[in-house]
Amino acid sequence: MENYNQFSLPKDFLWGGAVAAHQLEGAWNVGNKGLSIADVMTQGANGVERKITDGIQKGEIYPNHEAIDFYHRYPDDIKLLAEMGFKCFRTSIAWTRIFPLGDEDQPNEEGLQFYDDLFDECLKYGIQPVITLSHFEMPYHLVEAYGGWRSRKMIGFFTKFARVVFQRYVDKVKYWMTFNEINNQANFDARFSLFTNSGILTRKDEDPERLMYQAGHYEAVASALAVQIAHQINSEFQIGAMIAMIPIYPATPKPDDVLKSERAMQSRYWFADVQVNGRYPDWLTAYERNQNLGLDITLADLDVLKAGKVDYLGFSYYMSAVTAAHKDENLDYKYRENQDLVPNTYLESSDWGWPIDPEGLRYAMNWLNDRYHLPQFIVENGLGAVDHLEKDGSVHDQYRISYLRDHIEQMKRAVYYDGVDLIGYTPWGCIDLVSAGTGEMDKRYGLVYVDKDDQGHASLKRYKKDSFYWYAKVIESNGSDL
Ligand code: BGP
Repeated sequence: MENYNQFSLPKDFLWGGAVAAHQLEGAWNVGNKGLSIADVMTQGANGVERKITDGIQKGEIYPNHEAIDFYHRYPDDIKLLAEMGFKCFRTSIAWTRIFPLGDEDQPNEEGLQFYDDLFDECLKYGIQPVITLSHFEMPYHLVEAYGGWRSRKMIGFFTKFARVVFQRYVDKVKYWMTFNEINNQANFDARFSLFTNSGILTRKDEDPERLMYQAGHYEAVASALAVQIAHQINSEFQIGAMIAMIPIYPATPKPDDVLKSERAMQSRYWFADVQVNGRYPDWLTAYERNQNLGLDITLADLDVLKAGKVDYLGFSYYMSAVTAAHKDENLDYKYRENQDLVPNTYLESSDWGWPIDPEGLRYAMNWLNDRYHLPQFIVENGLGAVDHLEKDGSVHDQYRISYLRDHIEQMKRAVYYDGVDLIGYTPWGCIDLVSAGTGEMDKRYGLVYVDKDDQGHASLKRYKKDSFYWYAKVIESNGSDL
């Protein structure tokens, strides 16, 4: 106990930051890039959801088209990350730079070259790229021509893409993840989740729940095949699952609330069960049978799942949630059909209403460790907030420092006291970028401020926030100096 203050994380701990191609690169139609599902979404705000269009409607703002222009500015941006001492940089490879339509035979050399250059730039500073293959940015053509992941054909398109990039970057990347937050679509009644994860727009006569299970199955098979392909190409590759980890607590100790929270957790995390254990959990096999969902799951698929278990578990952690078996009319906040979330009156929330729960991270790490017994990688964590750029170019974001400090503190406790094997920590949006949920720029996570707002002002200049200097110190001390 006494040693805890002296405690720092393992010597080779991967401190860094995380982003996704579509949220920062911009250059949406440069270098033969194809249209992705992120490129067809408009800017939302003030509780209004982003619209899904064809990507070129007059009068609409498409925030991902330019984003923060990282595509052209990455040498300067990587230099800033290096200044903070980053050991790794999590980003994604935009599928549409490599296969602009998704179903062509040959990859696009210009896209491949871009990531060669980007990874070389990182490696120059000793920063290792950590790569997500599919981060809410699949080719839009695959949505139009095949209906996205409702189609089994997607497995072939995805694994071809995976094979090409595994081969190309065989010496530059070690840590990979297959699908970002694959389990977000457990919230299938929000049309947005099924679209961003799987490129599925449901028709009125379709059951979104069935589509979610079908898409999730095809993705699990594609992920397992990708694991096998990766290990054939380089046995040193580490391929991870990536889930959005939101512990869902029971509202009370009433047994039906407890059972409800257990089922909510099972429904959110079956994706990881399949990717880690290589088999479906029993409750889900029974559920699919009882609901008569009639899914396309073959015996050959089940063998693939068994043979393609992931090497580690990547996850995002922003918040916890609470569920109740029965609706309380006084607590109607976010009460949704398939999750039944109610507020946690013990927690403060962010400007965007996300409950802040650092201890929930320690709880989550323990829960995942007991369930999966795999190395963990916290690949997203952070606070979306409104920042103010002062006249002298400073940004005083003490609230972000507090959020990150409190979470790192709990993360260290999970490692030190609870024995969790943790590979690294990459706070989300280490440089300000476009929000995935709302399309806003003003919802900022960065340690680096980017001068661009939602009203059309954009010098795109970069500024170091107070959190930049603080995080540099954290990395320098390997987590001792918080
Ligand atoms: C996760 C996504 C990221 C990121 C983050 C913050 O769900 O993996 O892409 O955007 O959440 O969410 P938002 O941008 O909606 O604030």
